[in-house]
Amino acid sequence: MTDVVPTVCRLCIAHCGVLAHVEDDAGRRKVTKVTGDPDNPLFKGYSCPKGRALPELHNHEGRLLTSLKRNPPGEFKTVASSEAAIEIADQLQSLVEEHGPRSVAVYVGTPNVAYPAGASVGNAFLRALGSSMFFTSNTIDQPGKQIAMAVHGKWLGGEPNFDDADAWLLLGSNPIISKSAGIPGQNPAQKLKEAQARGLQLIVVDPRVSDVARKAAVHLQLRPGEDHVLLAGMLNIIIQEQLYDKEFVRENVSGFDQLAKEVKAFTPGYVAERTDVPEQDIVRAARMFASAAIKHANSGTGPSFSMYCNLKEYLLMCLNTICGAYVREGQKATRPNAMLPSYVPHAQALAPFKGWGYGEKMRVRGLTDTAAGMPTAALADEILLEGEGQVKALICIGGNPMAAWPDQAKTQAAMEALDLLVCFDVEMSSTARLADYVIACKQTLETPGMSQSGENIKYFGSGIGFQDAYGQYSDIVADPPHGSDLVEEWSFFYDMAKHLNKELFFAAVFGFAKYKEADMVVMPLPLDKKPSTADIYAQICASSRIPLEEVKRYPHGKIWDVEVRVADKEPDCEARLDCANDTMLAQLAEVFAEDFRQSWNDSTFPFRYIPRRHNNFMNSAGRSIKKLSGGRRWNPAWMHPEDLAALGVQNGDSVRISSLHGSIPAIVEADNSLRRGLVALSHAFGGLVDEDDRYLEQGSNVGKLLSTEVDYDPITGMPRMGNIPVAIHPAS
Ligand SMILES: Nc1nc2c(c(=O)[nH]1)N[C@H]1C(S)=C(S)[C@@H](COP(=O)(O)OP(=O)(O)OC[C@H]3O[C@@H](n4cnc5c(=O)[nH]c(N)nc54)[C@H](O)[C@@H]3O)O[C@H]1N2
Ligand SMILES: Nc1nc2c(c(=O)[nH]1)N[C@H]1C(S)=C(S)[C@@H](COP(=O)(O)OP(=O)(O)OC[C@H]3O[C@@H](n4cnc5c(=O)[nH]c(N)nc54)[C@H](O)[C@@H]3O)O[C@H]1N2
Ligand code: SF4
Ligand SMILES: [Mo]
Repeated sequence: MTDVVPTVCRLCIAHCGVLAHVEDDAGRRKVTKVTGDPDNPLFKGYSCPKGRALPELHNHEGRLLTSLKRNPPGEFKTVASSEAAIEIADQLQSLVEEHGPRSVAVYVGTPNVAYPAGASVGNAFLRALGSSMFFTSNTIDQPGKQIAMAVHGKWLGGEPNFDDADAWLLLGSNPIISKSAGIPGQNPAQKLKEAQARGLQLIVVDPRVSDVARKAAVHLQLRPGEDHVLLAGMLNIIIQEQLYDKEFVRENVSGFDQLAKEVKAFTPGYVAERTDVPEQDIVRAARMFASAAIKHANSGTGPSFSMYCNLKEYLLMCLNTICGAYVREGQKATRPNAMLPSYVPHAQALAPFKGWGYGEKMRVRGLTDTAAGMPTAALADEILLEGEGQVKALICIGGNPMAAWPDQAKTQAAMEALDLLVCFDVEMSSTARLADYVIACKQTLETPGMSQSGENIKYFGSGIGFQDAYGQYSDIVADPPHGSDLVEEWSFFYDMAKHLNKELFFAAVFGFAKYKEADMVVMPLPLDKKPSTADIYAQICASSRIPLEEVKRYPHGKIWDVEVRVADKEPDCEARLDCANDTMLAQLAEVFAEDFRQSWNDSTFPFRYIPRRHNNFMNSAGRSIKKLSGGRRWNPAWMHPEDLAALGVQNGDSVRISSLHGSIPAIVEADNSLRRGLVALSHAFGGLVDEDDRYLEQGSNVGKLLSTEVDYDPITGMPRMGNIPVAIHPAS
């Protein structure tokens, strides 16, 4: 008999409500099929190929069923997870005693959005050891969003609802595929279609005719990496033509005159030449955006990776701010929270705050802790650099440094130099292959789930999260495979803490405290009585607008009729949004001084590598599933057909792509959506450093083309990860 159970797909931040088809397999509830849930009021039957592959992800033969321990001389043996917890805890304790707490670091990767307790309890455990070396993938993603917010301030009334907007600007994101940047990820293609039928004008800035660019009213197909130049130009046009929101600027902004002065040099002619976008298109986009009544502009990973990530986000915020692209007093607030605390937004600025230079200092490149978290691109150096404070142990919670970190050779050297590498994973990832312990984890449908992370993402940027008060909770839907010994990450950390008799104080790392929506709650986890996952979720939701028990009454999810109006500015509020931050404007001046003509005429490295996401994989997850890869296990190098012809290669041929830093083999695929001179590849492929010859089975690791030490952001340490000059030659 098949049970059809509503649940939450947690593979990406969209958190679609889906139906799991569950069959009895000798006493085990086994998920055999996942489909969209037509009874879910928000998703209305929508799902994507990744979500529909959840049964394969849960049941495939390459899945780790038990934890593994590497024994000398290097082979892995099964270890009981309970034993592993004790052994690892003891080793961590000895490292702390011998080398100090800083010798232990944690790295949290993307799958953790699925497990609201994993990273937070991991963080509590690390703090209990006395270490603040807590890293996440955020600082190799879009850290500029938080840095820019820190130096600009934030409009507490929030941004408009996409469904009401007249104009929307997407800077280097492709939400139809990524579901995670720019347009709320709940069936974004449908959302966009409905919005355009209503008259929304979509402006897309992307060097590629991406899925959203194809639908845009104006597509600015610029040279990669020049987004800040384009934004400065648009600001200049809007200011010169007096199209900005004068009243909003007068009431809420500081530094406007200085911004106007600094962007003046970015004339339409200059910007057109530098970005290679027709002047009239730039002017048209600027006018279209500024003159729309309800509008917003936001961004994705493309611009973030091609240098000046903070400046780009900052200018984007300035664009929203001078155009008053926000919700005002008396209007209905977007993202009012359901499983997050209730709050009253005010029509006022949150003053700028300190964005970097605090907390734990890195020992390399002058980097520090930041508003976006610790600089992950410098963690490999912290492991390799000897001396006081050297990191000796790394715990990866659902992250894959070997696939995702820039400079793969350095990353591998670092992983191999560690005294202790522990990976929590569901399969033998390339990083897990180098680990001392691989802890086999449960997957989403084997743990309780809730849509709260899909709301929480709103604190990381605009244009994401549920626009309405939506909530869904799911109990455990499937049992782990027979004979397996699988853990939940939080529970493993709890067991280690208990063994070491360290009390855990658990702070759900929500933005709501930072952005003044509610007070931060820190909860102790009692060592004498182990809570269940459901208990912890109940604690996390203790102050949510819609009580968890109420959410549970609607297994298909529910949109609550919550209407929050933006309240007036508080009488004592003097905060203003700053459009003239010194650091940012100094960077803008530096950009203007660059010899851009020179940089586009590089005969040694005539092409540029740019990033792009694959519809069927979630970073490195899903590559091992035939249903998703279609049997093709490599990441193609997409290039314009005329570039292929000029190189004398054809679809399916092998080439070698080389940067100043490294080189990879790849298989080319014609794609006329790209500008000429570009090569796009998805990241998170490839195996270990010396496994290039296996590119047909594993794909190629673009991290090899990247250096962490040449071009990098001085604040977050994020290196240039896109717009990389490369040479491409047919494989010999
Ligand atoms: N060159 C280049 N580099 C990039 C990027 C790029 O576009 N180009 N993108 C950057 C970005 S935006 C990000 S976010 C990072 C991603 O960086 P990471 O998050 O470190 O990379 P992932 O590949 O997502 O790693 C996820 C790991 O978790 C495992 N996993 C999957 N499901 C589960 C689960 O349920 N539980 C557990 N415990 N583990 C699980 C997977 O097998 C995999 O090993 O990469 C960054 N690096
Ligand atoms: N299917 C799927 N969904 C995912 C992921 C996945 O791997 N697969 N990964 C998840 C993660 S971790 C993240 S962070 C998000 C990312 O979400 P997005 O940021 O939307 O990621 P992409 O789809 O790669 O879109 C980036 C776009 O930037 C463009 N681009 C490249 N360089 C530049 C540039 O210099 N300037 C401009 N303006 N554009 C540029 C690319 O052509 C591409 O269209 O997606 C998430 N969702
Ligand atoms: S869009 Fe994301 S949450 Fe929705 S089904 Fe696909 S992977 Fe799952
Ligand atoms: Mo990401």
